[in-house]
Amino acid sequence: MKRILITGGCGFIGSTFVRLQLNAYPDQEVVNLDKLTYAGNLENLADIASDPRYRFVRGCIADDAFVDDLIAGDRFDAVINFAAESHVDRSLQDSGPFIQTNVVGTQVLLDACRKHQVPRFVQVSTDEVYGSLGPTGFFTEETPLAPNSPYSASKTASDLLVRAYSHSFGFPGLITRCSNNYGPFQFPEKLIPLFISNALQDQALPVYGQGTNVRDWIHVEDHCRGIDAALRRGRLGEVYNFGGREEKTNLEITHLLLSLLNKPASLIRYVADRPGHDLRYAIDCTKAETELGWKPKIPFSTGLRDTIDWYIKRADWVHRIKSGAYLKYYADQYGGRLA
Ligand code: NAD
Ligand code: TDX
Repeated sequence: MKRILITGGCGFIGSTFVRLQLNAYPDQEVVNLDKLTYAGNLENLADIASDPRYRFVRGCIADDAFVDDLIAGDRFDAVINFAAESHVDRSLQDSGPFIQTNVVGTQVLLDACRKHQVPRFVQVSTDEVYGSLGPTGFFTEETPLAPNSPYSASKTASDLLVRAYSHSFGFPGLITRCSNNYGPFQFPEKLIPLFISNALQDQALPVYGQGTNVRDWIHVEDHCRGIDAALRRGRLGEVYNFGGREEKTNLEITHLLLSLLNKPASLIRYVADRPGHDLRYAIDCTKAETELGWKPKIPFSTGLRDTIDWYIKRADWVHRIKSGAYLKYYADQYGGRLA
C-alpha cells in the first residue's frame, strides 16, 4: 500500500491514525483531507506536518467536484473515512451538519472511489449504530442496527450506503465499528477530556441523569491498530467490531478521575439527562481477534493515567480550544443544566 487518503485526519482518532501509519510503515504516503471544522486542529499533527510523505489538503468530503478532482488526480491504494460530525449532544442541538457530512459526505466519497476504481475503502463507524443494551449481553457484527440519536442515525445511514455499494456494485468497502475512545487530542466536549479539563480548573462536572449509563472504553491507539489491521487484512464486504472490554459507569469514571486528580467529589453536579440517552454499550470483538489477530493492549487504568498526564502537560492545547465558539457551545449545552 503506497499512498492512502485519510479523511478527518485533523480530528482525535484520524490524527492518531495518520501518525501510526507514518511511524509503522517507512514507505507509506498519506494524504489527509480535512475541512477543519471546530473539531479539526492542525496542531494535532504538528509533529509530522513536515514529513515529506505527508500532505494536508483542506476541503469538505461533501463537495463532490472537489473530491472527484482529488481522487482522480492521485492514485490512492485505499481511502479511510474518519471525517464526521462526531458528538451526540451537538446532533441533538442541530442534526443538519450530521446529515451533510456523515451521510452526503460518505456518498460523495463512495461515488468518487467507485468512478476512479480505488481498490479499498474503510468506513470508520461506531457501536452506537446498534442502539442500546440492557444490563447484559454484547453487540456482535450480527446485532440489528437500531440507532437512537441523530448522530448514530447518520452513521448508520453511511454504513448502509457502504453495504449497498458493496452489494450492488461489488464495491471494495469494509466497515469498522468501535466503542468509546479516550486518549490524547480528544476534543474537550466528550466525557473524559471534558471532565479532566473541568476538574483541573475546579469547575463542575456535569453528570447526565444518575451517572449509571455504561460505556466500553478503548484507548485510541488500540482502535487505530484495529483499523490498520482491517485496512490491510480485513475481508471486503465485512464488518469488524472493536472494543476495549473495559465497561464502566459514568459515575465510576467520574470518581476515578477525581481521585487521580486529587479533587473533591463536591465538583460533581447531577444535571438533566441527555434525551434518549443509551443505557449501555459493550462490544464483542471476537471476530477482529480471531480473523485479524488484533486485541486491545492498553489497560484502562494505565491508559487513563497517561491521558490525564497528557492533558496536564498540554494545558495550552486545551486553553486554545476552550475559548470563542467553544464557550458558546458550552453555555448552550450546560448553562441551563448547571444554573
Ligand atoms: P472528531 O470530531 O475529533 O474529528 C472529526 C474530524 O473530521 C475533524 O478533523 C473535522 O475537521 C473533520 N471533518 C468534519 N466534517 C468534515 C467534512 N465535511 N469534510 C472533511 N473533514 C471533516 O472525531 P473523532 O472522535 O476523531 O472520530 C473520528 C471517526 O470515528 C468518526 O467517524 C466517528 O464517528 C468515529 N468514531 C468515534 C468514536 C469516539 O469514541 N470518538 C468511536 C467510534 C467511532
Ligand atoms: O457532560 C457530559 N456528561 C455526561 O454524563 C457528557 C459530555 C457525557 N456524559 C455521558 C453521556 C454518555 O453516557 O458520558 C457518556 C459518554 O458521553 P460522550 O463522551 O458524549 O460519548 P458517547 O455519547 O458515548 O459517544 C461516543 O462514543 C461513540 C463518541 O462521542 C462517538 O463519536 C462514538 O461514536
